[in-house]
Amino acid sequence: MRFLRARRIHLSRALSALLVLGLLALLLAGCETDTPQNTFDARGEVAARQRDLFYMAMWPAIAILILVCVVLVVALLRFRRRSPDELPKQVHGNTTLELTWTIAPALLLLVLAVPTVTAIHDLGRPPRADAFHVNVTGIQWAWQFEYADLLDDRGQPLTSLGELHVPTGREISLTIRASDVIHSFWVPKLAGKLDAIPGRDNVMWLKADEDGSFSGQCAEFCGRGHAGMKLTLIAQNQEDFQAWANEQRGGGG
Ligand SMILES: [Cu+2]
Repeated sequence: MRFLRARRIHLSRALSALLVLGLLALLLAGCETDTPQNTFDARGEVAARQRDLFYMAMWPAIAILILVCVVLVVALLRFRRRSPDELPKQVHGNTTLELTWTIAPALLLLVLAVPTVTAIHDLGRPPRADAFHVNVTGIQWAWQFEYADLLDDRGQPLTSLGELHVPTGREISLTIRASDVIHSFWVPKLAGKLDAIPGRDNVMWLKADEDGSFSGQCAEFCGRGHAGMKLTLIAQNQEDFQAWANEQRGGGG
C-alpha cells in the first residue's frame, strides 16, 4: 500500500512539473520577435507611432509595479506582528502619503495623456487628398481590394483578392467595408486594426516605409473560415508597382 501511495505521489509530481514546463514553453514562445505579424516590428509611420505610445505607457507601469511590490514586502516585514502577546503599533491615516499617492498618479496620467491625445488626433485624421485610394471589402472569408485610382481599358477600377498592392512611401487611404458580417482589417506591421462593418464605411490610412510583403489577418471572429482569412500587403517601388498595375490591365502599358 505504502509503496503504491509513494508511486502515485511521484507520478503526480512529475505531471505537475511537466505541466509547469509546458506552460513555461508556451509563455517563452511569445517572446519570439521574428514573426510576420509582430506589432512591435513596425515598418510604417502609423504602426511605429502606436508602438511608441505602448512603450511609453508600459515602462512607467513596470516601474510602478516594481515599486509597489518592494514597498509591500518591506511593509509586510517591518510592521509584522513580532510576538503573539503584542499587537504591532496601530496607525491610522497619513496625510502626506495619501496626498502623494493621489497626486503622483494624477500627474503621471496627465503626462501620458498629452502624447496619447496628440497621436489619436494625428493618426485619426482623414487621409490626405493625394493619398492612394483603395476600397477594402471583407467577405466570408477573403479580402477584396478595389483600386479606385487604377482603371482598366474600360474605365473600371482594378481589383485583387487576398493581395493588396500599394506604392511604398505613399500614404494609402483605405475605405473598409463588409459584405456579410463584421470583419476586422489588420496588417500588424503597418497599422492597428479597423472593423469592417456591413452598411458602413470605415476609413483609415497607413504608409509602408520600405518595400516588402506584410502579412495581415482578419481580427474579428467571422465564422468557420475566419482563421484562414488572411491577406498580404505588398509594398513596391513606383516602377514595380506600375509594372504590376500594367500586368493586371492585361499586359502592355
Ligand atoms: Cu474574421
